[in-house]
Amino acid sequence: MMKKIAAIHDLSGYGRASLTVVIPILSHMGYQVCPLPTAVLSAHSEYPGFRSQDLTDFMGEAIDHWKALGLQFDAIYSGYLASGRQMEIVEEFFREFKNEGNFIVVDPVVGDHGKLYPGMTDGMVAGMRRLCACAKIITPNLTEAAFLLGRDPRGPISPAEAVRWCEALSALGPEHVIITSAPHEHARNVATLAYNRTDGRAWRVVSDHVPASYPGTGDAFASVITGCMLNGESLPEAIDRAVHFINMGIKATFGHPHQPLNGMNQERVLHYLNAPLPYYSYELINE
Ligand code: PXL
Repeated sequence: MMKKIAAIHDLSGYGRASLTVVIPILSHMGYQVCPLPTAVLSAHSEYPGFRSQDLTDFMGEAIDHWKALGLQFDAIYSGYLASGRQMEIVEEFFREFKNEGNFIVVDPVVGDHGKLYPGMTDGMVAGMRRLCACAKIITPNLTEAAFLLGRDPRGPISPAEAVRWCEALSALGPEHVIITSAPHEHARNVATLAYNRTDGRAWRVVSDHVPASYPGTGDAFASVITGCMLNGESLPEAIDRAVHFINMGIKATFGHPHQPLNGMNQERVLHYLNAPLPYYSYELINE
């Protein structure tokens, strides 16, 4: 039986974010993606002047239909949500569709680079915090981790403190907390951290810092994590594979003329998702 993933994200017409990233990645990994769109945008919200059509009312209708069809999913994966009301709807969706055999991934998309995305509010951060409490796995970037914890999103933090943030976030409920774009002792590196509350182990994958930032890489990262976990991989293997994929995607983009808002050239690297990792680079960083 093909595994099915309910994917609760927006559809941005331009700029490679959300569903235009989630669907190709998870399809390539061999899963059936069932999108529940939260909004349709002309382009993701980092493009000035973007237009957005909120789909809150339609979400309720689509969920009623899915209930009537008796659908069940192997994973439920949420990302960008366009309003506080949508967060309540998604919380209700989790209650309705969570079962013994599936798990929830929440990518708490609220901001990056020390700031909330346009249109995000403190109330929506609180809504995202409640969704994180329902999830098995959450994948905030460092900015999102700070907002979820009520810490300063702009202040510099040490590598050790970032690990403590993972632990603090796991106290909200999730078994696995992954923080992306965390600091490393060397400024030319960045760390991806993962904390497993069930055994208390923390893991790290280190990669080169690339002096460019592509929207949608967080969506790509969380999608690969979702696929790997559904495939029964361990938490450190999953972060290793996701970091490797993002690094390949960034390198397939960075050398071309710079159009950072248009995201990374994932089309050039999707095939790596089905290749064995050339090597494992994860490290245990506590115990
Ligand atoms: O990549 C996250 C994301 C998803 N959806 C929309 C966004 C962003 C980030 O900017 O604007 C609409």
